[in-house]
Amino acid sequence: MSTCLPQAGTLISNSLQVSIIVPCIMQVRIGRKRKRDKIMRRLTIILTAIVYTGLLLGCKYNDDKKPNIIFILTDDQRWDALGYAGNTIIQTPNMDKLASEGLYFENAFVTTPICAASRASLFTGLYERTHNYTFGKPKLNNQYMYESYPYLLKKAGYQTGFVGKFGVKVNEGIEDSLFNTSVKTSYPYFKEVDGKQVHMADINGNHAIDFIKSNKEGPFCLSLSFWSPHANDGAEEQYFWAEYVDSLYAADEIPLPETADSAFFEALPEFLKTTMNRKRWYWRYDSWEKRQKMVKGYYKMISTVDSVVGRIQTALKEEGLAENTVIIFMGDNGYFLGEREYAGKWLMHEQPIRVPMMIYDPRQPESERGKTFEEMVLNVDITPTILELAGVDIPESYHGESLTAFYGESPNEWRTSVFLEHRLEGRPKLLLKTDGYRDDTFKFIRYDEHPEFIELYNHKEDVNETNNLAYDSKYAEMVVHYKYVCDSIAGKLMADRVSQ
Ligand SMILES: [Ca+2]
Repeated sequence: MSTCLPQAGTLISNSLQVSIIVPCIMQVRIGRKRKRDKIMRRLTIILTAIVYTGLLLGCKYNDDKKPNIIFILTDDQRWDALGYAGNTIIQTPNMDKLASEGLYFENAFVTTPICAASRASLFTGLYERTHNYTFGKPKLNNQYMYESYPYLLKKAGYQTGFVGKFGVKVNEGIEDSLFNTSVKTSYPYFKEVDGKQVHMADINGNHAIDFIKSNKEGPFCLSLSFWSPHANDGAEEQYFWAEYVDSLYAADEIPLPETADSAFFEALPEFLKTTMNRKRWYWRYDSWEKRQKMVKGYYKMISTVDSVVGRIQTALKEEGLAENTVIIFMGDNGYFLGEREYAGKWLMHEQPIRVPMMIYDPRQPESERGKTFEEMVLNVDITPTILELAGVDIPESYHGESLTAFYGESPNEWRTSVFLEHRLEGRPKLLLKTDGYRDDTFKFIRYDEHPEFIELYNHKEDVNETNNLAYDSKYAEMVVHYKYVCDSIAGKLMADRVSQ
């Protein structure tokens, strides 16, 4: 079995390092002058063609016309809470349009499935073990923020804006160095504006449109981070949406996931029965009626955001900015909707780690848009993507790769495995410290405080991750190998951490 597996070094390289295209230098010995002249003429023609092509490309992406960038982040929207992902119930026409007219990544994952750490990874381009930020941790180290995408874009002359849920703590003065304009919002979901109760998603949308109108000379980079569809955990009703989507899903029936089965849950080890995932399952899904109401509420929150996405696109058209504004859309982590009789995120199974992700770049010719890619992409790829779009050098420290590699054709080489982690400390029974490793066929999961229990799934054949192969002797060598690979990657990520 081990001979079928790539060496750990290869896997680490695929997971973490930026691909480098090494130019191939050909040496040609030419004996006769006539032959050399002929070759020189051909080279001149080729060089002229390259320069001409460069000029043409320059017209599309030249420095005088840097693109505006809007990075839209939703909170807790899982990959299939999106019509374009094949969900026949949820209504997300504007998000679907971004996917159908842009680049859609159907295997997009977050390296850590929790708001704080995922957002820190998005800002810094680094894994959690390296940036060392999640809930309950000290503020993000300045050194990371000085290589964050808003800092570098602002330094490069972009007008940078932030609207919505910031989600990370930074040292005093840092925010001013990141953003020209920052409007942070917070709960409750409804606020009074001009005598009317307005949903926060719409308030965020209004701030975003104000920013766009105020910065239309560009180039600008707006980070729009919605709170939706995150539940308001302190409220019994959990989900809150705008009145105009109130009637949606009334006639729909939300199907029960195949793993929403008490026999399946009962077979789990004890430590996996007492986590926050189970606690919140009681809040949301412990009866058919409650689950119908809660999932519909979650969908209505996403449909509210979808409406705001449509309003932003209309504003871009009205301001004459639509043709030069790239929209990147993704979720900050996935979500259980009753699978395994769980709620929430935090674990390494597909539901918490998989998110919607698309890039709509109107500067691309239509023939190069409307594509779906199956390669595994990550939240840490967004950071270098934004820099690449803005023509800003990507720091060598970054762990991800620019998704502009998918412009034109699929890249010839792309990672074939991803490392995943959740390192929150201090609440060991509710939120587990865990690592995951997912390649194109298998997923390996381990828990720091419970080394006696590991998971190995063939996610290609077993999409629900119900058949744990870790204790099948046929996979014993594979398990040893994956443990070694996880140790190696974890060690590298710790070594990348700057001293505090
Ligand atoms: Ca979240």
